[in-house]
Amino acid sequence: MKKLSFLLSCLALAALSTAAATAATASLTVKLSAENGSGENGTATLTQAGSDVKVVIDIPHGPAGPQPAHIHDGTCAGILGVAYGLGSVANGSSTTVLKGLTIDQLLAGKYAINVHKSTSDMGNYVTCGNIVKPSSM
Ligand SMILES: [Cu+2]
Repeated sequence: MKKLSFLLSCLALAALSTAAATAATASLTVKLSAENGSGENGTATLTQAGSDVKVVIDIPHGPAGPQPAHIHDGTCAGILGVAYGLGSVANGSSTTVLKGLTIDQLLAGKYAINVHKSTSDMGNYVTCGNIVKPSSM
C-alpha cells in the first residue's frame, strides 16, 4: 500500500509538471502607448526561445534615435529602477535577447517596457507599456 501511494504521488507530480509546461507563455505582445506628446505608439513582442526571451520593439514612424529602452520594475504609472537593459530603439526598432529568462517570470512580477527620448533626455519618456497578460489589459 505504501508503494502504491508513492507511485500515485509520482504520477500526480508528473501530471502537474506536464500541465505547467504546456501552460508556459510562448509569446506576448505588449502595447506601447505614446507619452509626452511623442506620438510613438507601437508594440513590443516577447517571444520565448528556449531559456531566453527575445524582445522586439516596433514603433512605426519612430525617429532615428538612438532612444534608450529598458524593462523597468513597476508600471508605466510608477516607473522604478531598470530591471533589464534593452537595445536602444533606432528608426522605431530594437531587438534584444535576454538570456536565462521566461515570459512567465516577467508576468509574475510587475514590469514595464519604457523608451526614453534620447541619451541626453532620459527623463523624457516617449512610450511605455506594462508587461501583463492580454486578458488583464
Ligand atoms: Cu529606462
